[in-house]
Amino acid sequence: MRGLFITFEGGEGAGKSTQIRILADLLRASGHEVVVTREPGGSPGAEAIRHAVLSGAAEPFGAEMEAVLFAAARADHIDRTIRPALERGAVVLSDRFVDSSRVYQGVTGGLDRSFMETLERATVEDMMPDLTLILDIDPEEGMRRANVRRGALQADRFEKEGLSLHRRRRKAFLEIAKAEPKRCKVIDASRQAERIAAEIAGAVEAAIGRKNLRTGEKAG
Ligand code: T5A
Repeated sequence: MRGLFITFEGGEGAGKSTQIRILADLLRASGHEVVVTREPGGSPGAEAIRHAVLSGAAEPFGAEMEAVLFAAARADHIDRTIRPALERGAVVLSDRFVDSSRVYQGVTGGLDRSFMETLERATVEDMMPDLTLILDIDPEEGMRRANVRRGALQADRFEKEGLSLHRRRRKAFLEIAKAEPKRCKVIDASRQAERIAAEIAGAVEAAIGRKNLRTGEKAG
């Protein structure tokens, strides 16, 4: 793949969307083609599944079926959006990806590790991110931010879960970072947005250098 695949992970309200917007502007200003996308979603089929999982409509079918739905959405997202963009040489910024399934369905959903690994192999194949930025924040502060942003709208299927579950997710993301230090970088997301953005810009610049990614590359 000629492009660069970057994913943003972390708990609710950690500031992923905010940082993706800042980074996308920065990269575009320096001449890169940037594709901003999200999970669940990022392609028409996956957006349809997003509604089913986040509304809670799929919850009665159990955690395994929810995991299968997230995986089906991811497969479509990869085929329709991520792979074509990377083949063109674009930088793809995805708000959540496979680590969210590992944490939300695998760890706090209590699903069997081998079931999750099989699902992951079947969907992600060679499409692991070049860089994963894990925005780490105290879940209490993250939920406070998410509540402010949501205003009068209802909390979704996962946002409305208890603080202890969000704490377990924070720990699980940090464990992934520890296990895969080459791919993952933990970012202290409790700071001001500008300071976080500066650290992210540095990490992304290094990843661009490692990949020897040039600007303005288009499919020939
Ligand atoms: N899910 C997802 C699974 O269970 N399995 C999976 O496989 C996948 C892919 C998706 C849900 O689906 C689950 C996980 C999630 O529960 P979503 O609606 O897409 O849900 O939402 P999230 O990804 O959780 O993202 P949020 O919208 O909650 O938060 P963000 O994007 O992390 O935060 P952001 O940037 O919107 O910021 C939140 C608020 O804080 C402010 C912003 O202005 C905004 O108001 N803010 C800051 N305030 C102070 N200081 C800073 N540094 C700030 N940065 C942002």
